[in-house]
Amino acid sequence: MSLIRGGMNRGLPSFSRKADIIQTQCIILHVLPFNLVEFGRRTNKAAWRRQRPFCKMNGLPAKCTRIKNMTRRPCAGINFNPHSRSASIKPFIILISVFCLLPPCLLFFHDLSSMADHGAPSFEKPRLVVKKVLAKSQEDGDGASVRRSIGRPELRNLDPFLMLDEFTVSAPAGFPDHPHRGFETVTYMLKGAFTHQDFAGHKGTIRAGDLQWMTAGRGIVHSEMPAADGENQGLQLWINLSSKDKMMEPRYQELQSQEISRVEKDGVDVRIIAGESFGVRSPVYTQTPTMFLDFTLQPGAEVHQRIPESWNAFVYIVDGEGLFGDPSAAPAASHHVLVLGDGDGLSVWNRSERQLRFALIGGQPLKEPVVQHGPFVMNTHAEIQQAFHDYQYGRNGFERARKWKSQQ
Ligand code: FJE
Ligand code: FE
Repeated sequence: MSLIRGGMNRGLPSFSRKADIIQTQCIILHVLPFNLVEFGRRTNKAAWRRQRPFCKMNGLPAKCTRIKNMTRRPCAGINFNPHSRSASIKPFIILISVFCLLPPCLLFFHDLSSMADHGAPSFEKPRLVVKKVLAKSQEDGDGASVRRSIGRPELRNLDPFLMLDEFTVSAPAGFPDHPHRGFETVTYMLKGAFTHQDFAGHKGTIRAGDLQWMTAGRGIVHSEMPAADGENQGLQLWINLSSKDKMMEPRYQELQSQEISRVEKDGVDVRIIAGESFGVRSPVYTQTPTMFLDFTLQPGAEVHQRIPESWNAFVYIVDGEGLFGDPSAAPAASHHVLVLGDGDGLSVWNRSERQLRFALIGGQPLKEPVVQHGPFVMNTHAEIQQAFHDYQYGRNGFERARKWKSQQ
C-alpha cells in the first residue's frame, strides 16, 4: 500500500482504542512468559425574480499494532523447571496468562476480520444496493447542465444529503450570484476550473482534483462560474446541517489536489475527501459527520470499504461500470446513483475491461424535519420565511448581500 500524497496520515483506524487495550495488556504480558511485539437542495419564482440574477435559476429545490510471534517462550526471571520450587506457581501463571491473552486475541481477530478496506470481504452485514436511479441531464443555474442524482423527484433526499449534481459547464453558463443558508456545499472538481466569489470578499479558483467545502451556515451569497476553456466538470454535494448548526458562522475549507490524501493498493486508488480509508483520515472537518471517497478501480480490482452502520450511504458512478454489494449483481454503469441498504461495509468489483471511477458518500442522518426552498434549507416553514426576509432586507448574516455583486 502506498500513501501517494496529502500526507495527513493522522488517521488511526477505528480500532486504535482497542489496540491501546491490547498494548496495555501486552505490557502486562511482558512480565508473563510470552513474547509479544507491538501491532498494532422550487422557489417562489416571483419573489426570486424580484431579487437577483440568481432568480433566473430554477430553484431546487492505525495504524494497527499487531501481535506477532505468539509463541511461548520461557521468560527471564521465571523458572520453568518442573522440578524447581517455583513450579508450584506454574498453573497460576498459565491461568493469569490465559486470562490476559484471551481478550486481546479475540479483539485482534475480530479486527482482522473487519478490516474492510484492507482485505477480504468479511463484513458482518454487507451493504447491498436497494435503489438505482439514472441521473439524467437537466439545466440549472444560468444555462448550466447538471446530472442531479440525490435531489431529483425519485430521490428527494437521503438524510443528511440534499443534493448531488454532476455539473458540466462551459462559459458563459454558470451559477451567478445566489444565496445559501442552513447547509454545506461541497464542490469537487473533475475537469477544468471554477471560480468562486462571495459577498465577504472571498475569491478563489478550484481546478481538477481540488475541493471546496463550504459551510454556509447562517448565510453566504456567492457566484460559481467556469474558469477554463471548454467543459468544466465536477460534483457538488449539499449536506444538511443540524438545527443547532444552521445559523453558525459560515466557514470554508479548501484543499488543492496535492493536499488530498491518496492511497494506491492492488489496482485501487482512493482519494480521501472526507472520512477515512485504508487507515488514512482526511483533515476536512465535517460539521455533519460525512465520508466522501473518490475510488478508481483498475480492471480486475476490488475494494471492501467499511461504512458506519447507522449512516445512510450511496454511490455515484462517474465513469465505467462495476459490481456493487454483490458480485453476482448486474453491473451498474456511469451516471447512476446507487442507494445502499443497511450494513457495515460495501464491496465493489471491477470485472470490466475499463477503469471504474465512483464516489462513495455516507453520512450520519440528522433525523430532523427538512423544509427546503431553493437554496434555503431549514427545519420549519417559519424559518424559511425568516430566511427570505433576512436575504431581502440584509439581516442575520445577509448584511453584506444588499450591496454586493460579483465581478464579471
Ligand atoms: C442552483 C440554488 C443554487 N447545482 N452544481 C438554486 F445554489 C444553485 C447552484 C447549483 C450549483 C452550483 C455548482 Cl458550482 C454546481 C450546482 C446547483 O448554484 F443551480 C439553483 N437553481
Ligand atoms: Fe452555490
